[in-house]
Amino acid sequence: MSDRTPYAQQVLAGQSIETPSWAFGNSGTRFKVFAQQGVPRDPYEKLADAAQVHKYTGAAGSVALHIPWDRVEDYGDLARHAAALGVRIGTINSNTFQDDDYMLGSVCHPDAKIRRKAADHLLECVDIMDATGSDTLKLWFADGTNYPGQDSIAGRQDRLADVLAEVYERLGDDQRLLLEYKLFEPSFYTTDVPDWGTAYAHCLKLGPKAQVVIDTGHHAPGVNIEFIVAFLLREGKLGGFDFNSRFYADDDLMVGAADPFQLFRILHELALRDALLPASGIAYMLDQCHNIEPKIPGQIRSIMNVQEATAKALLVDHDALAAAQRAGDVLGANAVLMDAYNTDVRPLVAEVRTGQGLAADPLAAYAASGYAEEIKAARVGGSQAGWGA
Ligand code: AOS
Ligand code: ZN
Ligand code: ZN
Repeated sequence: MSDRTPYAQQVLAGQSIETPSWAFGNSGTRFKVFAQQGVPRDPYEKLADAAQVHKYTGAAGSVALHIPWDRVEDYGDLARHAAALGVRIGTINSNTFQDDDYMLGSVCHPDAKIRRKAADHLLECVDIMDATGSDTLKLWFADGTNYPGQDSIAGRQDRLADVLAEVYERLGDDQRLLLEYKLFEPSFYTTDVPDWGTAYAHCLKLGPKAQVVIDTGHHAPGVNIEFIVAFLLREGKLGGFDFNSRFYADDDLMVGAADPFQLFRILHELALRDALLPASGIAYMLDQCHNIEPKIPGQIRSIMNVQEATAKALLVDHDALAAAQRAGDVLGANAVLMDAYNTDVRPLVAEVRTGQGLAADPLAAYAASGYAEEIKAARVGGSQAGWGA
């Protein structure tokens, strides 16, 4: 047992990772959505499934909503439903990409009427934050162009800045917005918020209540994400993560599945700055789609993957690392990191769970609970996560 084990266990016990409501509905690619039995039929049932993830991991107490996919009559009632299930509403995610009106963009659209419609939707999302008690608005824009000359690149930035400023003004004192960037898709020539630099520049101009969110699947191959993490963290502009894995582009596979070492390197930067607990203000979220695997176990596995990578990051001996770095001991410094990464932390994390009165193996406990069979029998005609929902 490393002498950092008790500290690692203490931090892990307080860690919180938000699940996305859309992970529980059917999802797929543009080629096919494979329907699974027992998927939720409405936002209330999505919360019930999310609560299962929390029940067995103890680390997923908040759930992100996506509007309008999770539109309900009474958001206060939805928040009370969440509380009764032992979870709470986390970030509110806007959607300015699924209407026909948005073919040429939303907040960057050349037509002021469409920009107005998009801005009104974002303002409605802030109303929903008020009603649910959510403190974070997460903005991802599908805006961009497909062909050179299609629209003014700079003009679109002006339009984006105008809408962001309007939404920023509407935020309450305890609310914030997170701006997400993505290299490409659905636009293939320019994307209006393609990278962290663009998001950072807009957030800087907006003020302290605007921060950048890093979706781990939204970069070009080879981009050093932990550098972005370290930079934004240092500037106080890292608002959160959308965790997932990618082999190619925005694959939205389970976090830690494609590159657990990258996840460790990211979490190491956060551990160095004591930024792993909710008090850091960084929203740790999953943004994933379980197209071919069962959804609740997919989310549980994802939480476990984040916990294991976090445990390894927490085992890094910071004093030894700093000493090696000061001494210019390149191999020694690298060895400090690799020693932690190569530790089998599964027993350490299992102990955290049993210490919280949970089963050591959340996947086995969930499987034994019979919940999957129950929802298969009870729910017929579950809904799609997004498009068409
Ligand atoms: C889209 O690629 C982004 O990852 C967003 O976070 C999006 O809102 C989410 O994936 C749900 O569609
Ligand atoms: Zn995302
Ligand atoms: Zn994405």
